[in-house]
Amino acid sequence: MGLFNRLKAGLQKTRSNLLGRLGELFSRSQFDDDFYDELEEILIGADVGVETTLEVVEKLRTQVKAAKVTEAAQVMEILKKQLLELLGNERKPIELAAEKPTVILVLGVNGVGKTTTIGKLASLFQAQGKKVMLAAGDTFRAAAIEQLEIWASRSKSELVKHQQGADPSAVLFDGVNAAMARGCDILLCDTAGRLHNKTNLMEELKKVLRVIGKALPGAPHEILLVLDATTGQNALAQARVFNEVAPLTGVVLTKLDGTAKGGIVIAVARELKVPVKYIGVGEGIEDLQPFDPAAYVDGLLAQE
Ligand SMILES: Nc1nc2c(ncn2[C@@H]2O[C@H](COP(=O)(O)OP(=O)(O)O)[C@@H](O)[C@H]2O)c(=O)[nH]1
Ligand SMILES: [Mg+2]
Repeated sequence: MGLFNRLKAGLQKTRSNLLGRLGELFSRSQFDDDFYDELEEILIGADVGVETTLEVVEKLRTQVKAAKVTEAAQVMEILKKQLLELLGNERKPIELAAEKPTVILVLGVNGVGKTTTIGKLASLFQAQGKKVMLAAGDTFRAAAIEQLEIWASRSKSELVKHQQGADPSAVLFDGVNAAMARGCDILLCDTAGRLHNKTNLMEELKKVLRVIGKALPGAPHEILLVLDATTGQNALAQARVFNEVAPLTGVVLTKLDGTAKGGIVIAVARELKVPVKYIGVGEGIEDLQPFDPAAYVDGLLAQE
């Protein structure tokens, strides 16, 4: 399956939710207050976010009026353009550091898909001919280390691990040193997602950042926050907490295939001011895609 078809399949639930309702709405011949009110409801219902929706719809209304547009298809085109403008046209992939290894720290609460995303990223980099290492910084459960081990062998990556209960900072410190010693291009650092209290998280993360920076000044080069799209506006709240603690360089939104509310991508991009770098559209190793705003908007609103 091609990249775009995978994306479209992943957005299937959102698309049928949106399109059913949008199709009906856009079959009207009048673009009056009722039309815009309903459009607002539909977008908010798809988790685009209240503020963002109000802004999009207001701009749409102004432009439709100014351009004296009367055809539904043209209104839809303007809507697409609005959404794209909000998302920004460019893709923002991970940038490799000038000198290897590029250290990527992956954060997020339990169950959002951090370890899976690391496995998928490792496989993407591997396919580009990069030498990849994974560091098992989630030492909370033995199963978490085993899970990363499986992904390491699937993606043909190297692995650095300690025992369950070890200090995550120590694991990541060893990871950075091992990646340098073995000439790896990329080190992906897994972490535990215990968000039971903010002070705790803050302290642990500060330590992790300090220790990684000690092993390699300038590292980590990327701090990715993984968010589960099925948790809707809750994901935004998590992101705000993490963003206060660590300078996030990007967001990965997982499980878009599991929600009818894929509009959360727009809310995240808009309200966090942190670029969405990857999206997860399934559990398979190939179900992680660099986020492409144009393809996303097309995949969301494609008619068939
Ligand atoms: N459907 C779907 N499931 C996903 C996706 N990403 C992760 N998962 C699943 O989410 C669950 C938790 O993932 P895991 O990587 O262990 O989360 P972690 O606790 O953050 O490390 C697993 O069952 C994954 O297979 C995705 O994009 N789509
Ligand atoms: Mg994990």
